[in-house]
This record gives sequence, C-alpha cells and structure tokens, in this order.
Amino acid sequence: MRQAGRSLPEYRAARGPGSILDAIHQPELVATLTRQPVDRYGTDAAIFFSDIVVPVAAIGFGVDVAPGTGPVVEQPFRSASDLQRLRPLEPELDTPYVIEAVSILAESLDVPLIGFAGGPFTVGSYLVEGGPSKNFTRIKSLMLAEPALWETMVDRLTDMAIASLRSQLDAGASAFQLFDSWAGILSPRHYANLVLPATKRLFAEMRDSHPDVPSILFGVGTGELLPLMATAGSSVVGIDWRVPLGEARQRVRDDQAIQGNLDPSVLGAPWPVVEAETREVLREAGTAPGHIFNLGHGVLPETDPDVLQRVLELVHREGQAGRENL
Ligand code: 1CP
Repeated sequence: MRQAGRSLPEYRAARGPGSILDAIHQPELVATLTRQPVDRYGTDAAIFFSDIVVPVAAIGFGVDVAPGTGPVVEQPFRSASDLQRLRPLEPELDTPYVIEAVSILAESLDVPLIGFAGGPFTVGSYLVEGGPSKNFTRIKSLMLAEPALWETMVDRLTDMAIASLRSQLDAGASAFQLFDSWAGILSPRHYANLVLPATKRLFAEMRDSHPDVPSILFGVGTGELLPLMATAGSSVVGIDWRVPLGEARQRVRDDQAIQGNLDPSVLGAPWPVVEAETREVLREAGTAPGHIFNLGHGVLPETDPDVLQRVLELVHREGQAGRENL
C-alpha cells in the first residue's frame, strides 16, 4: 500500500520534520520506515521507502519534496537547453543510499521487497509543471508542440528509471512497480503515441536484464488506457477504484494479474461499510488466480490504522478460505 506509512504514528515519530528527501538519504532510517507497515499490518510484501523524484533529485535537477505539497522544482524544464540538466543516472555514485537501504532490507525482511520508479510521464510532469498539477497544461503543450524534444526527454527519464530499478533489483528487491500515476490525464491516442513506446522499452529492457522478476504498472484514472497499458509488458496491472476488477480483467491480457482496488476514501466509513466494500473488491476480483489485493491508490494520511488492520485481517482470512476451496 503506497504511502501506508504516513498514516502511522510510528512513521511520524521516526521520520521527524523536514523534507522526505533527507530521510531517504539515511539507509537505516529507510529500512525502519519500510518495515513499519509490514510489522504492524502483516502485509505480504513491503514497498521500498523512497520517492519517484529521487533519481532526478540525485542528478542535481533541483527537486525537493515539500511537506504537505509533494515534489517542487526550482527551475522547471521548459526548453531543449534544459536537456543538459538531465544527465544519465549512475546509481552507485548518485544513489548509493538507495542501494544500501535495499541491501539492508533484503537481508532482514521476511517478505518480498518491491522496488519502484516513477513512470516517464509522471516524473516528466513534475519537471515541466514545477510541482503538483491539476490540468497538466504545460507538459501536454510540450509533448504536443515539441514532440522531438519530448521524445528525447522521455527517453532520458526512461533510462534513469531503468538504471534505478536495476540497481534496486541487483541489491535484492524481488519485484518492481512503475508508478505512472498521472498518465490517466492523457487521451488514449496521446498515451499510445507519446508514453507507451518508452514504457514498452522499459519493461523489455528490464526483462532482458532481470527475466522472471514480477513487475507492476500502475496509474490513476486509467480506465480507458488499461488495454494499452496491458501491452506495455508488465506482469501485473494496477487498477484504481473507478474500474470494477471484473471489468478490469477484460481490459488486460489473460496472462496478466491485476492489483487493487479498494477506494482509499472508503476507509473513513464505519466498519460495516468498509467490510462490505472490501468483500465487494474480492468478489469482483473473482476466483481466478492473479489478484493482488491493494487500495486503488495510496493510503490517505488521516486513515485510522486500526481500520486498515481489520481490512488486512479480513483479506487474509478470505484469501486463505479461497485457497482452501480451490
Ligand atoms: O508507502 C510508502 O511510503 C512508499 C514510499 C513512497 C512511494 C512509493 C513515497 C513516499 N512516495 C512514493 C511514490 C510517489 N511519490 C508517487 C507514486 C505513487 C502515487 O501515485 O501515490 C507519486 C505521484 C509521488 C510524488 C509525491 N511525493 C507526492 C504527490 C504529490 C502530487 O502531485 O499530488 C507526495 C505528497 C510526495 C511526498 C511523499 N512521498 C512519500 C511519502 C510518505 C510522502 C508524504 C509525506 C512525507 O513527506 O513524509
């Protein structure tokens, strides 16, 4: 569950104030923060504690993550001259703290560790917009008005994601997730022409270097994009709460698993509602293998940890019963 930690009192206590990037530079602290949701909830996997802007911040693009806001960029990417600020990532030199934290976790966790990187559209959107965005106007204009520049930019961001993911897998992560969280803002035609080719290349190159490593492609609001995303080459497709899982199955390939998709806002409702909604997700997912229960997006900071705990217990109980009935 992405950002599961930030709703936890032990997260706030261990992390302290200031930019999350400071915390991300401290491998022992990262290992602790990664373990917290696993220790508390008994999740079946851990998601590495980091952020999608870590590689671009590490090469000195001038990115910070402002508390309560998210990534902010001092001098946004606006023209071809900004390409010189997007040099290749050398993980051993630029992000040794990531490699060290993954190594500590690979040694000490009892569950698989999921590494991750940001998808090219989502990371590009922060660089071009300068921060979180509602309409994504600047990045869309850049993509459409200057396709050659976008192609170069997307290729560099994709190369950085590949380098980062490889370093995490080499250090002991067992699977990886590509968060192209905001790709759902694009029309299918724009996604197919301007984002999918680089995304396909990423999964193909990852398969070449790390065959058999499970991979997840995720975005929000991707209902219309799912059939396209399903061709990108991941073994799992993440689904947000807007598409019922039964329908989502029709939109991905038969050999792909799906991940999702309880609406994170539902966790604020009284328990009987949360229970019914959780059961509905499991019912929609059906009995065929290949469903990873998750929220449809990250845990909201105001979420009551005890409610999440009960959801996890319910899912584990039902999953166990389901397996026994197979
Ligand atoms: O569960 C975890 O804590 C895992 C670590 C993790 C992950 C997987 C963090 C820590 N960030 C991410 C990925 C990430 N970061 C995504 C993709 C997942 C998603 O869609 O939520 C995105 C879009 C970001 C960018 C980002 N970082 C935002 C969103 C801003 C926006 O545009 O709306 C925010 C708020 C952050 C800060 C951040 N990153 C992570 C945490 C725990 C936090 C918030 C609190 C903090 O600063 O401690």
